[in-house]
Amino acid sequence: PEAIYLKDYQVPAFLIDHTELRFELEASRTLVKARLTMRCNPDSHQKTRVLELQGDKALRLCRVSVNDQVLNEQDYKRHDQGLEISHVPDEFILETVVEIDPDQNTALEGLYRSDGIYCTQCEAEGFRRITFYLDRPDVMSIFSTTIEADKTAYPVMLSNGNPVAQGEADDGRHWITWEDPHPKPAYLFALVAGDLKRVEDQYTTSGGRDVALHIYAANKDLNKLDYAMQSLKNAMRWDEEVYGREYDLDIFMIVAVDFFNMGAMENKGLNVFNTSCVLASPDTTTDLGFQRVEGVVAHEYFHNWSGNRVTCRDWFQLSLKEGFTVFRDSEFSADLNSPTVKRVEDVTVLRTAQFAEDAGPMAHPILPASFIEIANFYTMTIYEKGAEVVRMIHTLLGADAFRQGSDLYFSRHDGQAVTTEDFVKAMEDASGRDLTQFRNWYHQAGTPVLAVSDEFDAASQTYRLTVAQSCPATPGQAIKAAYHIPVAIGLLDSEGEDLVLPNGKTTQVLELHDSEQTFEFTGITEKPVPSLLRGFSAPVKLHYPYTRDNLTFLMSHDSDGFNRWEAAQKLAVNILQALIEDFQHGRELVLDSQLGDAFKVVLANVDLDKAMVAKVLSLPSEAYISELSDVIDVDAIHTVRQFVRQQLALQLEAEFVASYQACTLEDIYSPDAASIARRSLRNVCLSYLMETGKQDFLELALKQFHEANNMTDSQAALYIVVHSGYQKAGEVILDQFYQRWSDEPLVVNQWLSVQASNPQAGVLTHVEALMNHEAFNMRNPNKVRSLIASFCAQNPVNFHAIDGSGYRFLADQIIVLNKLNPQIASRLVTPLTRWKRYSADRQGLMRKELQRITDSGDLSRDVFEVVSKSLA
Ligand code: BAL
Ligand code: ZN
Repeated sequence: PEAIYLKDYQVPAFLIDHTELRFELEASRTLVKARLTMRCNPDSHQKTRVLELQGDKALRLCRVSVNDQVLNEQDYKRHDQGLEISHVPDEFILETVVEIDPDQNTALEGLYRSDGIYCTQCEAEGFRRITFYLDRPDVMSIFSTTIEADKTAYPVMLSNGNPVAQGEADDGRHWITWEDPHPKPAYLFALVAGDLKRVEDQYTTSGGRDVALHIYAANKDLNKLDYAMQSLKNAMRWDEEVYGREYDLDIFMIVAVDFFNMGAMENKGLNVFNTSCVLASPDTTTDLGFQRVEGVVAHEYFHNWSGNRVTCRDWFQLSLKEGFTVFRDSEFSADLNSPTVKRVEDVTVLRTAQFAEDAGPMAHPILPASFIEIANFYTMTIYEKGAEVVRMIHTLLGADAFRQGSDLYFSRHDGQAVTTEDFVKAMEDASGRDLTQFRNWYHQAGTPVLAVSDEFDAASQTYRLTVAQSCPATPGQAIKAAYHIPVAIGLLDSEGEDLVLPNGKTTQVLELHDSEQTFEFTGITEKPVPSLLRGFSAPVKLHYPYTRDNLTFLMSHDSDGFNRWEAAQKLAVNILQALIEDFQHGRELVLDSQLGDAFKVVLANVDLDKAMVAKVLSLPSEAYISELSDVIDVDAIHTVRQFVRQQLALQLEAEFVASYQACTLEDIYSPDAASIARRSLRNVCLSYLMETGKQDFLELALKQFHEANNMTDSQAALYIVVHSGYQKAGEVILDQFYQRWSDEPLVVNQWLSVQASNPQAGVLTHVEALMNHEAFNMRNPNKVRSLIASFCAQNPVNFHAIDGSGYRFLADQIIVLNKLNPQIASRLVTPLTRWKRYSADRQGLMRKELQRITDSGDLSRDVFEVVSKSLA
């Protein structure tokens, strides 16, 4: 497979003004009739008469005509990737009829049928699996879609826009026509047909438009849609208030499906959702699940402007819509809940998963220069780092100028397919700021590193902060230019009070441009403790020689909530890293009381947000410590982290018991921030108490498991008991849990995941047995993620077993999935691609499995790209 390059972009040679589609849905033989009103693009320099359409090799071409003239085989060329018509006039009607087989479509791209429901996924390049088309985001067309199917099996038939006509057909079939008045690229096309039920609501926009809101799901899930509906209405209001964006159709639909590669998809007026991102009920959904539903519903809704009304010119620009929309949904969740908690959660994900990606073989800028398979670029970098880059623009411009910039961007480019450059330009034009150097964030991969040092000159009452920046080499980019980095800081006096900074405030954004820059503060009477990178104002790694005393001081006094948590993380990392070294040198492990003492202060402070207390008490994850390691020593990291947890449990047993009891259970579950906070602190305390090994606490966990009135507490108890190595008790409650929830696929997914991520020895054999369990299905991405991905990505000690069994297991699954579902296969392979981070023995074993995948032959573009780049 060949790479394609951003530099080769050309405007399309042809345009499609109207797209009329007719689907005749039949199990293994669906007919797709397309009537495209086309013309030469006046803006194109390629004065060609040859029309090249994309079309997957599985399309069976039945008929093709131009202006009613049926073409015969010498007029066109059918090849593996499409159709080439040798001569077309300036303006013409192209009609095609193709036959496809949605039942055989296990890749879940294009049109597929699963669980008796027809559904589409067209982003990025799925439309070419439905019909021959100019399948690129800069070709925008008005769509009219007629669907015909059996009336009993498919009473509901949906597409984008508004229904304009419907009727009965022969043989118990019926039909419906949908028209979408907004021109759109093919990737936003959607079709759904099935025996679905819906809940309805209504929303009136600030401009007075009445919008019908319909959420569709299987009948048994209708009682799990209220939270998504409420989240949708909240998102619609928020986008009006914060961005001045109103909805633009009379109907907005969401459909829940169980087989879906992504979390959800923002098709115009018809969002398709993975059930895991839309269904929510207290009995079956954890707090995390509720938060995911709120965030993803908002994310997809926000795409209506950032993605649909203004879309991407080409797929290199993916972060234009994804980075901006993640930023928008993250601010939405922050506004509705706790901003500090949300920031901590986002940064945690960024620093483990995105930083690792930036340090691996697939590292790429948020505006990549090339790719082999675009599906491989729906990454943490495009999404999460992309959002951080937008956040930095927000920080540099301030909220008001940023809003003016976004208003200008939307008005200037409404109805267009544009680039990240257009976005940055609108921000510059609206604010008058120069973002020339800032653009390096779009073109360079890798995580910048800031080394900060300081000096205090008492005589001149001057404090100087010197910040040096660097960025490690990444594939294809050895040398990096300096970034423009906003570094938000505060300075604390010895009482823990913020000093007033030159901007008259207690937090100031320093703008770093040079590879090394010194910032001077005068009128300072004692050496302050700096609070650096407040709110994590840039996606960088920052080093400053904090002492452990500095960190406990900041934990108590920093006025920036994020940095209080960050100080606790840094303190814990510092202690864990020292102990890891002791472990590696065979020295006895001893935990001094400093961390426990600091935790004790936090636990005793009743004024703190309980969610933040829970976050502070949670030690950095094994994944984060791994990311910080030069050579990842899986066993040392796991053993030391467990040792520290156990020591903390023994030191603070009484405090954990008191906090557990103080976080009382409500009679009625509510997913509001305060209740979520209480549950999270309770469960963190319980997990520590189990580390003491005392029978009383096992009983407490079992009591919680049996008496919980919500999934968060019951699943937390299950996880804690199973992962603490109480094998017998664990088996009993796993069995009870499955018996109780076997009819709820999303709960069963959690059940699979708890077992697959269990760090106890011998879990691989158990995972292999679960692959044959009735609850598992290799064709369902949610099952694959719950079992295989949980084992490979969330169970480091077992996955990295030194006999290579974990690696072999993953390679076996990739080889199977490569044929069934290349997108899922390619995502799953990630842990193997990070082989360079491990010791030589593990490196060899991992490379061997990557090689075995390569040698298995007939690799999809998806898997080929990831595996070949990681072996390069
Ligand atoms: N556009 C793909 C799914 C999402 O990011 O919303
Ligand atoms: Zn998105």
